[in-house]
Amino acid sequence: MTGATAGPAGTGTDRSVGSPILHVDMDAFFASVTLLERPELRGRPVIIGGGTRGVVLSATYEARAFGVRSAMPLARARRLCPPALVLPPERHRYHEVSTRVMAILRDITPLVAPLSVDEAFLDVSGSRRLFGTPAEIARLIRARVLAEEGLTCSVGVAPTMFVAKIASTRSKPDGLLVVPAGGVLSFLHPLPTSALWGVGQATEAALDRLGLRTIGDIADCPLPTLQRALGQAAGAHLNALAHGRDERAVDPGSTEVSISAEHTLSVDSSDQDALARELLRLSGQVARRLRDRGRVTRTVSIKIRLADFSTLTRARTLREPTDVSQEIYRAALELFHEAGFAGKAVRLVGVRAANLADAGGAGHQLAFDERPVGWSQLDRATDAAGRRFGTGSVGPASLLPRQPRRPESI
Ligand code: DCP
Ligand code: MG
Repeated sequence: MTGATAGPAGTGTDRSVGSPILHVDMDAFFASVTLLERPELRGRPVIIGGGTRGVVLSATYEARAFGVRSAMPLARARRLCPPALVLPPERHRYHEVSTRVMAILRDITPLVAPLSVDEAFLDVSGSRRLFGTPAEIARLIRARVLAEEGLTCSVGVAPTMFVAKIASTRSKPDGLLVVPAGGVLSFLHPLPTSALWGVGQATEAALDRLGLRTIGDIADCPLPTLQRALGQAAGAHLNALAHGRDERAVDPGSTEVSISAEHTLSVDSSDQDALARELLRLSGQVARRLRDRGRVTRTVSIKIRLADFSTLTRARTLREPTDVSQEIYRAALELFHEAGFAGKAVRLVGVRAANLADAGGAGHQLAFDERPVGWSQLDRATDAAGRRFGTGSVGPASLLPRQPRRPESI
């Protein structure tokens, strides 16, 4: 789907003029970058995955034709697509390409907000004189990414961020879709409810029970009915989106690449329980900073420096993005155990959250209904108490100083 609704350049019929927000997303990013150096594999189903959790990180469109999707367990993907070749991720290459693609985007405007390694929003309102209409800019970006990196991306052009994000998704792969200002509702309303941000399986089912199948159905549903079914905030949020309302602006400042916390122990320690408690504390700090910024992480890593100063990092991609302390801690602890430090004296531990996305926006499909809501609410309550009583006043019980052990009775 290329240039679907944009008129020819320079004719005055370009309907993208009132749609200054672009969402650019690389197609099958990890897989496409890996295939650059394996051209003989082009056209074949290829899956990038691995690690101990064994999930699909990225799959070529040939593999997706078999039903393979990202975040799916690799075992299931292999069953669905026996001819697929599974290759390990090459993260340093992805980051290099990502940095160059983001630089192409920043040539157009400083108003670039990367959402993750392979996608970004741009506000091109101020770029018209230099580069043309939003549709022309989208074509320029796609041409430059192809010429300079040999990769395709898809671009959504719309008046708001969440509509631009949906548009890029609908145009994939190798597509461009312009939603003109006057065409937002006719674009949105026929789409299934699951196309809206935040609508995962449980919300979709709740909407379905109300007889709401499309975004247009949500727009027509009385707000109180929606709020009774989904809660005040979620109901109001979905109602606004279904009417095409999204007040957020592209904010280049909101896009830290990672958030981390580390601590040098006062004395080197090989006590596994003490080290786990330190990981728990650092995971809590990282999660709190994510929540403060309205961000979620998809990749958790740990850093361990031993007494001899040798340093090691281990990373893990999560199935679902998160800002929940316990989920970050669980990943950090698994990485720690897998790294096999038992008995070694550790000098420093660190926890990092990378591959960040926008929690409350048109970022990744963060289904508020598919997560362990209990933990998330607990975290938020802890944040609120921390603000009132000072950080550190509330936290997991295992961070409390341990009771001195009673001598064993003989
Ligand atoms: N990724 C990851 N962990 C996940 C999902 C994705 O590390 N659970 C990585 C691999 C992807 C990259 O992030 O290549 C971008 O994610 P996308 O959701 O944009 O997926 P793709 O770029 O692979 O495919 P698409 O063409 O749908 O954008
Ligand atoms: Mg992508």
